[in-house]
Amino acid sequence: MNSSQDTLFATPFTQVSDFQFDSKVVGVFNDMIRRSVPGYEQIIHSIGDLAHKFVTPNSHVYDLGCSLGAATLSVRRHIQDRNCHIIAVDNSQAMIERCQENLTSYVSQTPVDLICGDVRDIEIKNASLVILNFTMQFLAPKDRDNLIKKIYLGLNPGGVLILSEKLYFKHEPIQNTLDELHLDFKRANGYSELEISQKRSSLENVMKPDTLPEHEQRLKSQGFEHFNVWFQCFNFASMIAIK
Ligand code: GEK
Repeated sequence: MNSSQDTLFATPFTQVSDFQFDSKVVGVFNDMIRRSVPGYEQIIHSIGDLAHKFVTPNSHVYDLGCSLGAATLSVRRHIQDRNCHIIAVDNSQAMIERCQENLTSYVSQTPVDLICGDVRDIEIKNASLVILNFTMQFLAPKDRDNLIKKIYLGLNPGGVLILSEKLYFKHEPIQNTLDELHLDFKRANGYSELEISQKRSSLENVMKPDTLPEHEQRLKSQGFEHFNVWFQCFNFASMIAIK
């Protein structure tokens, strides 16, 4: 997947506006997410392995907040022979257009319905796997319970939700330490202090991370029987919940 280098926050702004997944972000997205989210590549790779284990024949897979389709492509490579349907959803038109190009460059027997829409409005049914890979954190906190409930109801018994999120920690020394490790990761990937602080201001109103106990509580109270973190690097984690 092609991507230019992310320099969106490299020059000083008089006022930093709220982050949006617009065409400027789409053009640098692959570079941005890999240099900003520790473990992203590993998570994408392992989502394919988890799909291989859990996706059942004739079922649906949902990739909610699919961006450029990285998780969808990883899943699709592992479920060729299962007569499944992937539904990939994003509410950014610019993302969907570029995602379509990415999907058509790989031949596959598994059809993908690419939908430009809000994950809150999508019907989930006959699902063996639902992926929320760093998407729910962009939803208003008040909408998160309902989304998880809808996913739970749309999953078949034994079906799986993979939920990746940035985490917030209530204990200040832990929050500060893991946050600093994340910032060091960004510095090591070439982001300047200006880029880091402007991006942070831009995300402040848009992305509200939950704590790990909040995620566990939400998933269990909406009915999921089994829950665990299967990957964590600093303050970024991916969780698995099984119906
Ligand atoms: C990946 N999963 O590469 N409805 C639909 N899409 C939404 C909504 C919403 N309400 N809110 C945000 N998005 C991807 C990475 S990025 C994570 C996900 C990040 C979309 C938004 O347009 C963006 O494409 C995506 O969720 C979040 O595996 O950039 O940190």
